[in-house]
Amino acid sequence: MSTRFEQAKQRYSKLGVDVDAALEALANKPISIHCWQGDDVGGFENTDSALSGGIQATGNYPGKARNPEELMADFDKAISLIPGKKRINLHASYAIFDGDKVDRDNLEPKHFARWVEYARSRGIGIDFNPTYFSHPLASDGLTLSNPDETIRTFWINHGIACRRIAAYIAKELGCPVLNNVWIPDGYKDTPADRLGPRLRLKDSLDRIFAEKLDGVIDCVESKVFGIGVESYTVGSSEFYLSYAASRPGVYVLLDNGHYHPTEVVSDKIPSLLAFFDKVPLHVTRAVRWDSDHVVLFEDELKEIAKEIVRNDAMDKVLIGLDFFDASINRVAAWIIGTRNMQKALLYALLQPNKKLKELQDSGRFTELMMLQEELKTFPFGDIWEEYCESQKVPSDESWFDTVKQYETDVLLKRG
Ligand code: RNT
Ligand code: ZN
Repeated sequence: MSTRFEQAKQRYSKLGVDVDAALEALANKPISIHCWQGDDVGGFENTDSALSGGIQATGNYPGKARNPEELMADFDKAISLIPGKKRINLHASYAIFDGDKVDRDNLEPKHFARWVEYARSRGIGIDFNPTYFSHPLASDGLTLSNPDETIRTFWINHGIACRRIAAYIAKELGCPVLNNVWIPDGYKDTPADRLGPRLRLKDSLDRIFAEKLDGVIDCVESKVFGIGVESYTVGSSEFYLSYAASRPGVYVLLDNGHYHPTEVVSDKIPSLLAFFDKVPLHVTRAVRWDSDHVVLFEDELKEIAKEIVRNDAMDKVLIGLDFFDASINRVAAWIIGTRNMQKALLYALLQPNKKLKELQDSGRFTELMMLQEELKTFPFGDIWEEYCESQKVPSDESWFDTVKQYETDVLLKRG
């Protein structure tokens, strides 16, 4: 243990912060890392359908993963440089067919058997997402709210198939799987009917969630708008909040790119914790819109982490990441974003949260402001470095050398 760590620990201890307990809590908190940063949300279906649904991965940095083997190898490289517990977040479009390709309404557990093996051998959990975009039957941007009953049924069947896959994964790995429903449905221009699509979506969800399945944590993800669907989003925040509040066992997932620019997810987390025993997240970074930039260690991320930590919600808030930047090294993007999420959690764990609450409750707001500001320049980095070393991953920028080498040896050799 370094002297710097010991000195930093003493400073935090003076304020009543138990640094060892903080490090242990951090080491036990899994972060679900999204597979789709590795290939610009491409998936393995090898269709001509480009990424659709109002989301976009921009950039053409070389070396993106083209198949399961490459994606798994890249993910391995990333997680070897990230401390703590990891999970992998899969989309249905990452099914591995080995010859017997089926459409999304007929997906089966066997198409994810190789992912289960992958996760099992690395001791990590899996989360899951049905894929309601980048598909010919989503070309008009309408899936679970589609007025065409044939198309809507196709997507309902996809939802049902995915929940069964999630249940299979949960059983195989002995660990619950978060199954997250996000749909792109909406309209470019002022609609003539705003209720009809929502009633169809409500009915579709009821049909998808009808089956009782062990090990599956169901959630729904709202959004404000997407490119091409600027005027109306069927799955709005109010819609899904009401849906989940009236359907036991269904939760709302908060993606911090999916709200108006002055709304903050840090404030929504405690609102939901007053009513729900789980709050799943997609942590991202929105630059002017839902742009899914790599997560940085910035103020709102720290506020999100504080709401998780100081409300004793480490087990209730399920942290998943959601960004896809195709303009930089994709392995590095994973590492930067995930390490930042963990840094934010550590930062929050090192706050004298009890003391700060007491200052608020006793109306000592000058002292509260003073202490919150002083804490910003506490030797947080020394604790982070110690944590990384104890986790046997590089504690500083030297991890990038490993990624550079991997880029030369592997990524740049891809066509
Ligand atoms: C889109 C949603 C959704 C997707 C992923 C790929 O705006 O955030 O979560 O990013 O499912
Ligand atoms: Zn999301």
